[in-house]
Amino acid sequence: MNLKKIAGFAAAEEIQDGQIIGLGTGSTTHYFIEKVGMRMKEEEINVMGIPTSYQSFLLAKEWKIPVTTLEEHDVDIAVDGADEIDPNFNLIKGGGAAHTLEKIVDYSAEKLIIIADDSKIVNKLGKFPVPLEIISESRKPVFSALEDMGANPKIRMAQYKDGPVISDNGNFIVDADFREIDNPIQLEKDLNSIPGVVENGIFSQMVDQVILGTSDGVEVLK
Ligand code: ABF
Repeated sequence: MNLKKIAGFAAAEEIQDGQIIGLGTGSTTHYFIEKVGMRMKEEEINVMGIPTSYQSFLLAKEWKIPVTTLEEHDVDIAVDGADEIDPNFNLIKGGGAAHTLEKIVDYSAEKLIIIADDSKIVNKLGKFPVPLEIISESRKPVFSALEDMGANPKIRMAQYKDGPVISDNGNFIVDADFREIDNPIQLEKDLNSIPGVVENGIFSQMVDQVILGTSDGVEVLK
């Protein structure tokens, strides 16, 4: 059973005719975008998407979902994935290196739905390192600041270790291992106050609903 597909398809059923949708990034939102595209074709609903990455832009194009921008439209609903989800719906995101635009689009949405397989639920955030998008020149001082905060930071390397991962915005991605995060709301603010950090992957107090794919089917958490 594909739990990501279960969650993605269920979220696509929430979409209503005429809505402007924030299109998240990742393998779970892949299914969401696919199903929205199918519904447009089969049920003749009309929606527009605001992609959170080049990846989701290309997928929207493939499924003939018209795309727009935050300049042109307000976001009615955003549907996005996550790497960790805590009991208060605080998240770690950014495993796909797209968290900066994800946060901008998700934050501006009237309603934010997070979709995931149930393995993403944790009691406490932090096992998954917190991704940070940083200006490349700031690497050394950013690492010092992160180490002072108790983290073990690493520059994310490309799959074949032939260079750093470069974000859609042309920046480096740092993965900062905090092991356990006691106060994600405060940490989100503290990380963004380090000069050189463009955005960090903690998304606190933003989520309206979580749709999980489980081996028993769809589970909706509000
Ligand atoms: C994006 O994709 C990221 O913010 C998150 O890191 C990832 C979710 O992973 P998955 O591919 O499992 O959906 O939403």
